[in-house]
Amino acid sequence: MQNLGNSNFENYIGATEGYSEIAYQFTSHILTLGYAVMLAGLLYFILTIKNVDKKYQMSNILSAVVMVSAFLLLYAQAENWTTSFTFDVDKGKYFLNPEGDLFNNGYRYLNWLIDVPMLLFQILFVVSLTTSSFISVRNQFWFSGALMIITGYIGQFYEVTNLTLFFVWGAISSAFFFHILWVMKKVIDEGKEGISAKGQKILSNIWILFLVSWFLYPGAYLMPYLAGLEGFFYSEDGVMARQLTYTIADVCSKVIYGVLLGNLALTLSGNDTMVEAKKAA
Ligand code: RET
Repeated sequence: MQNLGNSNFENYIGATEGYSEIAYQFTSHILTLGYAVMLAGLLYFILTIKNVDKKYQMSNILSAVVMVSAFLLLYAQAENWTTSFTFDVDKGKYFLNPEGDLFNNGYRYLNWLIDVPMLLFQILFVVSLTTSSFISVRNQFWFSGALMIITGYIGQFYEVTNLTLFFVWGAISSAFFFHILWVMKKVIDEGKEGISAKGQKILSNIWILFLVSWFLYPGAYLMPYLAGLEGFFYSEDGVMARQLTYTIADVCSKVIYGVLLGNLALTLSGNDTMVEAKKAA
């Protein structure tokens, strides 16, 4: 048995069963789609910045910052996949490349370290808090956001070699995650006070999108074990499912979230009354 150290399970699959053409290509394509969407999103957030009142433009700027960081790190993640595995003509499958790096999902975690605080901060530029203090909420978001990612980053190194550490670090990370959810719910509830029904509806949608998309990340962390310790997902299917889950989560939590916040800003700016008037005419 080769010694793959504390590497991710993707390497263990690549060293033993190997990857079929479909599993290898699908993973490669989904990783590529991930960074392509971020570049498209960047263009969208730049082009729509003038639509909203000046005081909401910071939301577009933060979305653009998130897009640049995600584009670069997801590009590195996709390159990491293609250099880690190589095709074996005799066996007709892809195996760990002896000359390449091992594959590690860590690029994503470093991307989140930048993007999670930005995404949490971003909503504070669009909604108005009624009872909570801006500085206190911002600090809680940054503190718990960074610690959630750092503890999860440590945990993911143990996903094959030490499951106790993997689950303990995952549980510590989850405590920070629940704190974030609690603060975010408060921000959204306060934000709904005194705004139009349309604005309230967008905020309700943002909360649902937030909840669903942010829960996908711990799901992808646990992916190899979702069907039991030696279950169905400890296989190339789990590798595909993990990258697919991360990509869907990234598109929802960064791009669609930014678009919804932009729509909310537009509603609050009153610019869309012009659109409404046109529709009525
Ligand atoms: C980890 C470790 C296992 C436990 C939990 C996690 C949560 C991760 C989350 C990440 C969100 C990332 C976002 C990125 C956008 O750019 C770290 C996987 C709870 C919620 C929104």
